[in-house]
Amino acid sequence: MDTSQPGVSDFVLLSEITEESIVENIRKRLENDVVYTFIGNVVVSINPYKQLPIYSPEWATRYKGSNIYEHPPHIYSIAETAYRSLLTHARDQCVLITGESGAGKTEASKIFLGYVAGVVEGGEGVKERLVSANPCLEAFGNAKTARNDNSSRFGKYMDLEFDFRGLPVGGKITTYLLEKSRVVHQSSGERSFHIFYQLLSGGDDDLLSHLSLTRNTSNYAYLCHPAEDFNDAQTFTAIIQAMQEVGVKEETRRFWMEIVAAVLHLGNIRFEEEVLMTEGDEEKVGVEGSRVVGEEALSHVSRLLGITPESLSQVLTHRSVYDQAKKEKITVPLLPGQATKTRDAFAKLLYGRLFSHLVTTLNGCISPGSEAEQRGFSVIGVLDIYGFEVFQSNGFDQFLINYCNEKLQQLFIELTVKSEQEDYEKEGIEWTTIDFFNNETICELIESKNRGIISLLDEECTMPGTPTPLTFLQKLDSNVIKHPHYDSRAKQSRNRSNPALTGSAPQSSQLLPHNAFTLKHYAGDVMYEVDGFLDRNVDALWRDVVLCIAGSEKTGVREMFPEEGDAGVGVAGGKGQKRPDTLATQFKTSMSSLIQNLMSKNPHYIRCIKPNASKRPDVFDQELVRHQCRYLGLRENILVRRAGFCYRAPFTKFLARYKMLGPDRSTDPKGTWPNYRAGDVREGTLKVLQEAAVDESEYRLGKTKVFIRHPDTILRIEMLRNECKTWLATIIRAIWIGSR
Ligand code: AD9
Ligand code: MG
Repeated sequence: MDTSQPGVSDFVLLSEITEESIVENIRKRLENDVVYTFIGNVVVSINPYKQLPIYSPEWATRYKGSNIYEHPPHIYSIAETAYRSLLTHARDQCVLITGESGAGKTEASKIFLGYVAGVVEGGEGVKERLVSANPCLEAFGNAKTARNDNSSRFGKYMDLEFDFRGLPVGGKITTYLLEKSRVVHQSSGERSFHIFYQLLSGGDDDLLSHLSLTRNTSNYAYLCHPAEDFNDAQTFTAIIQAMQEVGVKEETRRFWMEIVAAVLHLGNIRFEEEVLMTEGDEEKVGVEGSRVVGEEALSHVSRLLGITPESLSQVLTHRSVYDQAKKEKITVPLLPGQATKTRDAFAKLLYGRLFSHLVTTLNGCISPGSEAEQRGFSVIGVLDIYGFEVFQSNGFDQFLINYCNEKLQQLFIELTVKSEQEDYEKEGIEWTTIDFFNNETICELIESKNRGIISLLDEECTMPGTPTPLTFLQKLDSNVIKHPHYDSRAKQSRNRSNPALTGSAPQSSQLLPHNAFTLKHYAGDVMYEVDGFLDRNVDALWRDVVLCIAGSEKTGVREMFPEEGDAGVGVAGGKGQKRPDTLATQFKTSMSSLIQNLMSKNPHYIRCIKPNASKRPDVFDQELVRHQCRYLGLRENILVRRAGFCYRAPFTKFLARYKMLGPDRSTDPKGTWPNYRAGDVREGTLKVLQEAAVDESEYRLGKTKVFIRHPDTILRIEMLRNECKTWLATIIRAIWIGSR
């Protein structure tokens, strides 16, 4: 273990484990530009908000082939361990990177990937493509928010795939729910997705003229605030280069820019009221509707999307509905407000489909060849998802993002604290239980099929009549008001009139607004405004719009809308079609399969912490850090780790690897000792440990597993095994030479 660094490099070495000592250790280290600290095999990372010289090829080389504790804690320690584990045990690995928005997850994922690309041998070309896929994704899926200038607005899980020799052969990216609402609106001080600004600043004159774009961001209604200088022009050049490196064709790149431009122009289409004369039952009657103002924008969008301005204008200002009485489809004109909503829904859908197209294209470029596919491969999955966030105003997107963080926290607790303690109990190992906050109850409140918030939201979305955000809130109140992690205006009034009911409800000192509810998340209380929950959940876009665009004369556009005549996901207004899953339900399903996927792999953890809320280097906000340490459960993690055992394995597995160290190895050249079937594996394990002179205090034998306390012990056993292997190899070689 490295002792040259300030503070302790593994929290378990702190003489006293308190919140103060944990925070103080982080502070001391950050002051000296040391950003990583272990808790056993977990790496805790604090964002330095400045470039440190610890990511050079020389640094990476130090970690190559090393043991996890040989060098100072680093993301490289985790990367090397995960890769070695993959090679040694041929088991899939995964790296879970968690922490709140701006804590450094995305950077950590890139540092991890950088290590694999720089240090793992072979797979030239493949590694470069994997690395270059990232900036492409970030350009279209990241944006400046109040919390992070480069905030991921989508969840990303990337499998790095290796063949049986450990050579990188490819990768696969899975993304989770992009925050599309950002395309049409951004809060003050925030930006839309980077690519909009990058294209306007960095696109060359020919490209911009082809797209009918001007450089000034304030010409575009969808870019709500003036752009700051973010090196957008240079980044655009870098992104194009990255796309070339991944292998994205010139025509695809151009197509993507056309869609980006179409979205921008779409935002400039406005509507004004118009009285339309339509055939009534007996005579023509005037019906209120709307018409497009901004013909220019309309014609740019139609040209870029390969549809006619007339059809576009028609679908933006009208909607077809099925008239139950007449038993036929009729066309209803939309008022300007409704037409604007349709336009925005269209822009979001278009951008969402563009992002999916981008991910599919990138996956096509990085997927392993069919040969590798057939032979199979092992993977290291890296999860970098949007962090827990709380803004001044939080809506549906924050609700899902924070739900996702709850799930990951639950997984962490499940795998590191809960299951570890349960294992000791099950195996009959002496153990003093450590209390921890289990957030399962919050996950249940959100996702339970039986009256969970998502199921109540879905129910409300499909209610006949006209459900509104407020009827949804009432539904929550009548179903989950008693839940200790739920609060609302109704609950506050109830509690005030009957203080005995207060229980453990979140104690908001201020009255909540009428349109909001609060969830007491593991990482803090968040107030969600319900406006938009219903619309966003159904994400409806009138079928006419989709049909119109699916009929585009451009192949690329048609590929993005494969519905053709059928109603696809999120398309409303059809008759007799199966209702597609709502967004929240789709998200819940994808979270559940993500968790299952992660649980099937050998996990490694990077826990990210941000030092201050102002994104500045050398500023340490003690309270902010303390809060994160608390909700990340670092103290409990350290306590379990310290009191516990770093290594555990079933006796059979232990013996399969170390039986050669047993006492009778010289008399049993076939290595069949001990006799597993005779049920003496516990005794065999004990013999191996005794033969290796492992101190009794260093291990415990449970009912089916062996537990070893310190990493140094298992390291020593491993070294003995290596020596033994060399010794055996020498003998075999001698016998072989002698027999010639
Ligand atoms: V979010 O949930 O996507 O909003 P992340 O991903 O946790 O968030 P990110 O990795 O984007 O945060 O880090 C935020 C910023 O902190 C980066 O843009 C860098 O400016 C800065 N950062 C993070 N990690 C490091 C680091 N290891 N070294 C230097 C860093 N700067
Ligand atoms: Mg991120």
